[in-house]
Amino acid sequence: MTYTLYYSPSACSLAAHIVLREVGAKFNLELVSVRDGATSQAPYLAINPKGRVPPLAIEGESRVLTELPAILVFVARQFPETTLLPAGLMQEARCLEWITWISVWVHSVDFGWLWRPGRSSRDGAHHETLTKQGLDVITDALKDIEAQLADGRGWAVPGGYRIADPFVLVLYRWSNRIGMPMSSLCPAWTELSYRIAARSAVVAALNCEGITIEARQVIATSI
Ligand SMILES: N[C@@H](CCC(=O)N[C@@H](CS)C(=O)NCC(=O)O)C(=O)O
Repeated sequence: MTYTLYYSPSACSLAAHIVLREVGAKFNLELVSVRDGATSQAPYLAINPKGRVPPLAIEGESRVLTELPAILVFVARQFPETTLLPAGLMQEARCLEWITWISVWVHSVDFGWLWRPGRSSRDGAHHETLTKQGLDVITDALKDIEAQLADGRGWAVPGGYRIADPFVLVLYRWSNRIGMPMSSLCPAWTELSYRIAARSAVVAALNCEGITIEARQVIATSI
């Protein structure tokens, strides 16, 4: 089966990109730059009316698959031998716990308030408050993540590298990008991120997107 992943460099689509490489899937990449506004243009909306990345086009399916958690689970299940989605019920639930929380709360709400306050309020007078609130809740989330990872578990879900890890890496990059002092604030997470970044699939995906995990250039306004 062949897939096409629509991605924007450094966006959450990076997690899907990494997982496609990890499992050894046959896939094509289509660049749709969020920064250039390509996701809101008519040609792209005809492919994904949600106007977001990543959608995954799947051979034989008339409609693209959207929502990163669904894509990660779908790809992992297509390649069960990779155990990127763990087999045990509790471990699987822990893996889904990470990806749903990051997607629904940290990405959509926290970074949404920071980077896209206009989504939460059309009144520009509210945007400064939303941006500040976004930074506050992101800081809380980072502390929460660090507290979990500091128990010596080695990976996001104790027991092995799973689909949660690339998503945790995306969040690590974004946190660097908004100027969070990640190595001092989140040492265990920093260690995990460098371990993930050393994997050949991750090296290839980062090189392909032309990015690093340090994301040294601090841009507080958008990905
Ligand atoms: N719930 C969606 C969120 C996807 C999303 O917000 N992607 C961002 C990039 S990280 C995007 O496409 N933003 C484009 C925009 O806001 O115009 C998912 O999990 O796939």
